[in-house]
Amino acid sequence: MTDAPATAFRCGYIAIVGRPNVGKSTLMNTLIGAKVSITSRKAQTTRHRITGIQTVADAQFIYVDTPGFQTRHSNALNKTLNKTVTNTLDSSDVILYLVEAGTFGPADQQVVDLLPKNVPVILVINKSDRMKDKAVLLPFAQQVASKFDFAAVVPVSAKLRFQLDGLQNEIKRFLPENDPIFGEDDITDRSEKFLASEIVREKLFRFVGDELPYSSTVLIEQFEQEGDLRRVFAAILVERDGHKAMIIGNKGARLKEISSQSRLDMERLFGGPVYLEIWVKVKSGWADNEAGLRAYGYE
Ligand SMILES: Nc1nc2c(ncn2[C@@H]2O[C@H](COP(=O)(O)OP(=O)(O)OP(=O)(O)O)[C@@H](O)[C@H]2O)c(=O)[nH]1
Ligand SMILES: [Mg+2]
Repeated sequence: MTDAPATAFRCGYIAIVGRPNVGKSTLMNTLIGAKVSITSRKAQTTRHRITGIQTVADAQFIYVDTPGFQTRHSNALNKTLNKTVTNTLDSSDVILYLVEAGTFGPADQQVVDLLPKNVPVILVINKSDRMKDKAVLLPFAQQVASKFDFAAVVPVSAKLRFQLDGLQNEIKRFLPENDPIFGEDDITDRSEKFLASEIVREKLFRFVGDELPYSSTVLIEQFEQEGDLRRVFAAILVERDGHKAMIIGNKGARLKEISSQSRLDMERLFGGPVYLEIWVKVKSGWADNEAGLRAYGYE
């Protein structure tokens, strides 16, 4: 009697792409069960390629969250963001192309136009919880499915964790047979310093008015660890004095809220106490200068 052949381990890179705000980062976080990528109600939250890793008995999923593909303004920052998307597409084993249930517009079509023909692309219809009338989901799925030769179509809800196992099974079918690339407990390839800057940036999206988060960035000037304690010194860079006043708020109240919420998130993610100081600095033109962008961590 011969033993049944053991199923080979599978491991590969899974790009998550789509127009801004379709739920790419939320989906990655729920798939891996940790919040490594920041999210918000506002479009254009993600600005970097961020890896989220999940290892199970027979596979390692290396998800790559990307910025929403920008079609509106073309400053140096947005060009950099779009290059991040196209570079990621070129180096993936599987692609998740996300749309929002019930919505397919020109910005979604532009991302379809970028999809390579030689990599399996799964159409993921997210926010399906928002579609009250389930009868419209099928015609919508058929409409989007007609735009490209998708390898599979999966409606999900990242928020309610609906159909995520089904999605993961589909992805696994397309992963190459490979040994794991990361350790089984790794959840990202990003440093704590990077994750700290992203957490502060998320709070800007949460607590500061509509336009300001787009014209600001966060720089970690010092990150030290002493035993369990992390000391983090962060600078929020803004374009104008008026922006600085808005972030600081009345008697410093808003900056205090941003700081304490950021500290709590860091303590949760790093699993230890954090001492955090945040300064707001005016640095005009930071988003439209390529050399400057590299200095601030934009690839
Ligand atoms: N109802 C519902 N809302 C969702 C779902 N997934 C994400 N959202 C919400 O959609 C908004 C955008 O989510 P993100 O994950 O930040 O979207 P994104 O595609 O990463 O956005 P960018 O990084 O800006 O391109 C947030 O308010 C999420 O809570 C879902 O399945 N259902
Ligand atoms: Mg995002």
